[in-house]
Amino acid sequence: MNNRRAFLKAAGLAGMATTTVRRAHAATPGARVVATWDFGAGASAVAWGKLGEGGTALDAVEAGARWAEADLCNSTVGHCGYPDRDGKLTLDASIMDGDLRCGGVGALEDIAHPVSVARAVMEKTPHVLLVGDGAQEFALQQGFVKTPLLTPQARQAWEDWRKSSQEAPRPDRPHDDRTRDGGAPQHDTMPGGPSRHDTLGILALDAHGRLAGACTTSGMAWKLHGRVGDSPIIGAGLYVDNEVGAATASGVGEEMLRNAASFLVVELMRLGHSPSEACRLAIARIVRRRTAASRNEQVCFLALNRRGEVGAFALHRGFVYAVRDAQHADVLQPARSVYRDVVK
Ligand code: SD4
Repeated sequence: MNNRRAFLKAAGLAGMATTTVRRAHAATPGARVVATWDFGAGASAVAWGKLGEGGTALDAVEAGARWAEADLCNSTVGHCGYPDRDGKLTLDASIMDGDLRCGGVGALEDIAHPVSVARAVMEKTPHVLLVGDGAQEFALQQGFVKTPLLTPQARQAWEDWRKSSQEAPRPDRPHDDRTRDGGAPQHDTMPGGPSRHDTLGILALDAHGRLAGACTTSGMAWKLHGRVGDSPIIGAGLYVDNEVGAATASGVGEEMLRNAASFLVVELMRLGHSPSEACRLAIARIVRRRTAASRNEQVCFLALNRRGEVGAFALHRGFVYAVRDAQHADVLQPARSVYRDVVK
């Protein structure tokens, strides 16, 4: 069984991989939503519903991201996310539309929907990014409610980590990402492997040809307190331009920050590359400039252009993304990767 079929089967989605949505919504011809990881299927279904109600691409990505932030099965986004070294859960999120309107929040604590605070930053302030206490104060002024978000399970995971480890911050749950014989990282246990849940990046094209995107995460588990990743940084974890297309990222945020990576993917599309080729070229640059790091870190890109074409590429095998449109529901696609795919 090939990897894709195996994955879809494991996820209980094999029969649905090419499901035709017979009652395509009349309000959404030409529209499409894509989102990172297997839980991107849930987020994109919610976003698709929003488009069906007549919502804009911006409304759709916000709704999809909110769904992921509320999902209690996910230890890397919103409520239930794993905390930093000090046991504090700090959230990063951004939102952007194709007219370059954008907003983000970094290191936000105790607010359940950072993506909506990011949208408020975009719509209610002259700024693009608010962080830490200032972001929280702003959220409270806007009517968001302070909510403890660290679950007992996440707290326990942190306690366990503290007892046993001084390991470096990582973009996911603690784990041993080496094979038993100490060899190369195993794709299924390394950050971003198929069994893990990471940042939600969601991109939408609505029936009017407008693009939007959102990105939301609790970031690296056990990160230094105050660390902000790529997800709230416009151009790193997310970039959207109606003239070209949109891109988002998941994986080790420091690599996206170093490379202005989502902006890079969009600019590669501007030069005429397809979304998948743009993602591949951006990954190739990371391999070339950061060869040693690239062997042990996951970086994943997902892109959607203004014609609705979709592409993705990752450093390591295991990245999947969801596609939702008038023809397809619950389609999970595996991205190609440099390690263990293009290069065996
Ligand atoms: C971060 N990019 O904060 C996020 C984490 C992530 O897969 O996407 N993990 O670095």
